[in-house]
Amino acid sequence: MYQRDLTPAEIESYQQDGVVLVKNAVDPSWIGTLIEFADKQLNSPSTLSNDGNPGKETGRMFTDRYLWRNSDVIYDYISQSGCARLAAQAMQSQSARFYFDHLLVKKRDTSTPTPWHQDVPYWPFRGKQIASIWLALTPVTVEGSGLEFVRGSHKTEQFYLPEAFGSSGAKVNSWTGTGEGIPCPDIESDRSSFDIVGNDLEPGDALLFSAWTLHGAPGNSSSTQDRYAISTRWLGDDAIWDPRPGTDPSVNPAEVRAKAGESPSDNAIFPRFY
Ligand SMILES: O=C(O)CCC(=O)C(=O)O
Repeated sequence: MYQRDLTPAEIESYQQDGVVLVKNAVDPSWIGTLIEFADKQLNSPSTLSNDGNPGKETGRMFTDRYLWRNSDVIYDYISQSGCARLAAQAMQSQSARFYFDHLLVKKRDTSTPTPWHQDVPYWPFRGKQIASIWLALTPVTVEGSGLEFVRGSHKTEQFYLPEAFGSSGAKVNSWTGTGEGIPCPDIESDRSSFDIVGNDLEPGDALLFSAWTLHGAPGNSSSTQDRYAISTRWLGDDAIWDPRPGTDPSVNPAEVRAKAGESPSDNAIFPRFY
């Protein structure tokens, strides 16, 4: 099965901008498999899902997470697609451990934006070598809810306070807003003051970005094209377990064998795939 390496230019873009577009990031055979999986998940969400309009074909922002725990499809994807290698190469890390998967669907005609945010304050980790690979499963334009990034914003040491995604998110993720950080700047009202980049993607293209890079997405204004994507989250050499108050409690700290401040060398919960 096809796996690819990052080019030196792609690694440089990631290091300088905090995000890089990776064309044809994974073997095309993953796309149909993952869409089929996503459709099943939309019909039968897990307890960690956030569903803005259950069962509907429009006006629905849907997220679900940690699906690798129960799904062979997702386990195969995270272990065999080559994403671990792509993440390690971008982060310039010797290793890549898996943190979690995140299915992100915005059905057509869904006005709900993804708020501008930075990932690392949401997560019980600290470190500069932490990254996500957001894989497009459908064609994506910025108008169709493609991700946008503030170029270079990963170079900060500042944490921005986590915010829930969508109105339903505040209920299911009540821990957001209670952790470390200052409010995120109001980027949307002042877009020209920020160096914002966004890309159109074909299925199989991915955005590989640092957990420190500010990013968000508009609603899906297409009346014909649903937006399906899956993010996988990767921990590099310098990531340390840091279960601070106000971070995502979906990994039970009592089950993690690493101590706070240590590298998460726990293959059952954070498997090393590179
Ligand atoms: O897909 C989206 O709308 C948001 C994705 C995101 O923020 C992420 O993958 O970190």
